[in-house]
Amino acid sequence: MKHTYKLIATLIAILNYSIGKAQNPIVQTNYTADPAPMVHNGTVFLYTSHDEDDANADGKGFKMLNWLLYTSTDMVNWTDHGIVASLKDFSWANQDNGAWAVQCIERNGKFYLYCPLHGGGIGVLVSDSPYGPFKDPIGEKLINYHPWNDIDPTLFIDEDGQAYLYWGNPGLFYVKLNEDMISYSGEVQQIPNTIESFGKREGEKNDIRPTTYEEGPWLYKRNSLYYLFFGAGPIPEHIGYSTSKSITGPWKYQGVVMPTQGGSFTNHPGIIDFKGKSYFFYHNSALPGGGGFTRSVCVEEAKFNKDGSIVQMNMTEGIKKSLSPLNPYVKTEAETIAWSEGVKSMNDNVVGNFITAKYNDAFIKVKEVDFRKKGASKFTARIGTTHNGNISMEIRLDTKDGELIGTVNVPMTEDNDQWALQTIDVKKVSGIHDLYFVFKGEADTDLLYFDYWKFLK
Ligand code: FUB
Repeated sequence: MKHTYKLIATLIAILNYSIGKAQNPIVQTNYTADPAPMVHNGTVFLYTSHDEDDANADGKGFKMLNWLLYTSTDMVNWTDHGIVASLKDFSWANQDNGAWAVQCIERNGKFYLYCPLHGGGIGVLVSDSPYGPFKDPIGEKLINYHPWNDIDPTLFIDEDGQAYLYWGNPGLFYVKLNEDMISYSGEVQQIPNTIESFGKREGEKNDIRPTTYEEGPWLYKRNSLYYLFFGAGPIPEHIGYSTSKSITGPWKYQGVVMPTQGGSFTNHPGIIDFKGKSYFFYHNSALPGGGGFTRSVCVEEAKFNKDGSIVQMNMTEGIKKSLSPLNPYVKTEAETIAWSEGVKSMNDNVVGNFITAKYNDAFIKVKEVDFRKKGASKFTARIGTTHNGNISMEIRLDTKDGELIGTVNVPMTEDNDQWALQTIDVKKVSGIHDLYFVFKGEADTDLLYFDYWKFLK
């Protein structure tokens, strides 16, 4: 069965690649899972788990060492901020794997990142910025109820200011967090795992999994109705939801949000309202090499019926229209990407995050770049290569083979922490275009390194 899912997912990925329209999965430079979106100051901050490229190579399943951050203001171009926190941030963590589903929430100008260390409880990190750096303010586990099952923390601050932390697989628990967000009052409460609350489980069930509730809770409120989305069983998971008039229940099962699709045996919901629309995040295994331990985060626009029920969704090729076109006359990080192939993200102490091209014809696409106000005639990039000669970056419009408006000959800069600013003339551009940076050359290691770009009048 697993093989059939993998085959279908691979075929879908190939189809999407060949028609060049896919926006899902929204990150192609890493395997990502367990999306935890947060809206702050007109930007979507998307925290994710990170499936290592060589996960399950030893047959041991998940290999998850840190958490990643991506941001977007337009829902189609996503900027990679790299590792935002890792197991190493917890001095008490006695493990080198298990960085599972994380969530971040803001309170009084501070950002709290709740991190499950699978098998080791749930910790909390705090920062003055959503980008980090995050530090452990308590130096111990925040939740240590049943460490193996203390996973998938989700947060909600109700209108009266009371914060709640829900979590758990196969049980669903919650505590009331204190105002400091790093401690809690009262006993751990368990949500009754009834069929009325979470629906009848089909197929295999047992005493501890009598309903569809499996894991990955996500709390959300809309028009005074509370929603609890969750990864639902049996495996392979689908996503289900329940609603309540109170954040603590009783919860009433409402059905399937997203059926089992996409080739991963897990799924994990995350939902936000952003710029007048609602967006539903999840994961599947659609990237090449994808599977249950090498997953990829995706997003769909979510719609609700008048009675508050959510319109069931399928996994699709994603959001096709940008919320606001991108300004090419300000510095844009090379790791701001709508779609890429053959590209990885990296980090150094000189420029922070940047990208590297892995092979000839690797490319990145930036969607809906707005040249309407003033036509561009020059282009600048911070770039470099360790190879001598014949490495270039083509700038093309609208498709990977579209109109060539300029070619940057990439200077040899010795190492990936040495950079050059290259400025070239480009053919005059006007209107709104998807921009393609296509990397050219033959080399047995990374072709080039690319940090940022900008057009000039
Ligand atoms: O990513 C590891 C685990 O798989 C998560 O904690 C679950 O929600 C499932 O997605």
